[in-house]
Amino acid sequence: MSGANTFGRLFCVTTFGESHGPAIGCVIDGCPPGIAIAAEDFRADLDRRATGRSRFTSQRREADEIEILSGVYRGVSTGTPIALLIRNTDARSNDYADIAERFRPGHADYTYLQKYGVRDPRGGGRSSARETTMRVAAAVIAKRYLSERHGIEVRGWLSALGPMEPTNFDAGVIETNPFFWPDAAQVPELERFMDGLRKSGDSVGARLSVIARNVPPGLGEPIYGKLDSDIAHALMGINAVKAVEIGDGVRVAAQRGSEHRDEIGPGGFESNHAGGILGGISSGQDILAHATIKPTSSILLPGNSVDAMGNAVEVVTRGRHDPCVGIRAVPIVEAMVALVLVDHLLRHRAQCGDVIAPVRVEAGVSNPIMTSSNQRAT
Ligand code: EPS
Repeated sequence: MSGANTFGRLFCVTTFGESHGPAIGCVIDGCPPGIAIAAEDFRADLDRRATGRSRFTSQRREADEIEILSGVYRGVSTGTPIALLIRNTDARSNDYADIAERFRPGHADYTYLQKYGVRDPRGGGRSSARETTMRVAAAVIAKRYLSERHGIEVRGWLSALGPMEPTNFDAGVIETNPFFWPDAAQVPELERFMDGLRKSGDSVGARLSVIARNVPPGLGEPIYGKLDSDIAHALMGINAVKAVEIGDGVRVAAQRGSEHRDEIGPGGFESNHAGGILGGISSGQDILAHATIKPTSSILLPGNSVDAMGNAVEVVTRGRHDPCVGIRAVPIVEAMVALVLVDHLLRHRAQCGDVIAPVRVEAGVSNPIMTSSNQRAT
């Protein structure tokens, strides 16, 4: 059994570090050998997740320079533990002086103290979104393994920002705007919304969606290692996530069986309401998952709370915070799904690598992408 800072069984990632400590890092144990890895390979995904890359996110400016400490020789993984380190370079711990002895309503400040009896208040310590940097870093290696060895691509986008949802879906525009939004025509509206929100001192929630293409059938281990339950565990473990859905998710409550079932024709599956997973095992269709993130609790609007002595206080959180942490979470949801997939591929190979099923159905029609309760785009 692994500890609570470790993720995965065979591709095993342990992260460590706090937001305002000297460094954050991870150890990846179980990475297959022969994967090409260089420090510059981490740049793109770390930048997609980082603060300070647009006016709509926290303005903390971290260099996020990866140091590869072990497990890589002559540019390839050796099969031994890979240790990655990023030194924190822009922590401003004084920002936390006012709230070091009081609990932000809606924040983990209170529960960390209840659990451990002691907490590092600087930047939220271990509870900070800063920790997700190392998940994204570890997943750069996972994604490379998935794409090079299996042709699997994992891509995410923002599928709701506060009250707004995309009205069109164009995968080609997701990386061209700071919101990872699939409808370019709505970007000016999002900018106006976020500018107004920041001025008001408040925050807002969001939903992220993620698709994994070319996943082979057979991944997932019923009963307690189902692929969907492991994806749910992975996504729910991201800071601020309050709900996870697979495929049509909560919308299945209103569906009929005749509508929900994904019929199979000569060309393969004819729809994908299931999100590519049946009975906890991948079907070979696209895997589709969604994570809904709550509004950030570190806001400028005063809220009632207590201090460490139990006295009533008013809390205002100043400093550099995200008005919508979901904007930076697209690479994080991709990372968690990639880590689940690489782990399950290795587990599947170990137990069932020589299984030959008598028939294989094509993935079929392109995936229906949920944009709202009653609207779909492909
Ligand atoms: C965060 C507050 C900000 C963010 C931080 C998450 O940090 P600080 O208060 O130290 O300026 O910048 O996110 C990161 C540093 C990161 O890399 O994601 C918070 O309240 O969770």
